[in-house]
Amino acid sequence: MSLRRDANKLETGGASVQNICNFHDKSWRESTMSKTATKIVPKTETRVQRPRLHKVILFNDDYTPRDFVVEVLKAVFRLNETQALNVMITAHRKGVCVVAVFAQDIAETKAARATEAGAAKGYPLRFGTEPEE
Ligand code: TYC
Repeated sequence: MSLRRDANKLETGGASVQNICNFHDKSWRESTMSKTATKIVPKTETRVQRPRLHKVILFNDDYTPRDFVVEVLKAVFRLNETQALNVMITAHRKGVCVVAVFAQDIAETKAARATEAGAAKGYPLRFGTEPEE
């Protein structure tokens, strides 16, 4: 018996129907048509999304020396002198300033390190994180 195996895929709205086992042998086919296996295959859609970036926020306080804030910004966030001064003075004047954006784990690690650098000197310097829109 010559065997030819076909999988006819019929596209439907939410699923595809596959008829498996079509054979040349007519008598065999007719005797087994009712036994043809029909498989419902649910359609799945996989969407990969880029993880959201997180902002590191610098909060102003009344005690941490300006120079120290600038040094922490340079050391932890690799800002140059001008960038660090601008971020520090913006937080000083407005209360908060976005330092930079990173993947969540990096933002959290850097914010914690920078906050710890202040705490080690007894300053209330604080950095936080929040997801970008
Ligand atoms: N306000 C502080 C002062 O006058 C300096 C400062 C700036 C502290 C920014 C924190 O995020 C800060 N000494």
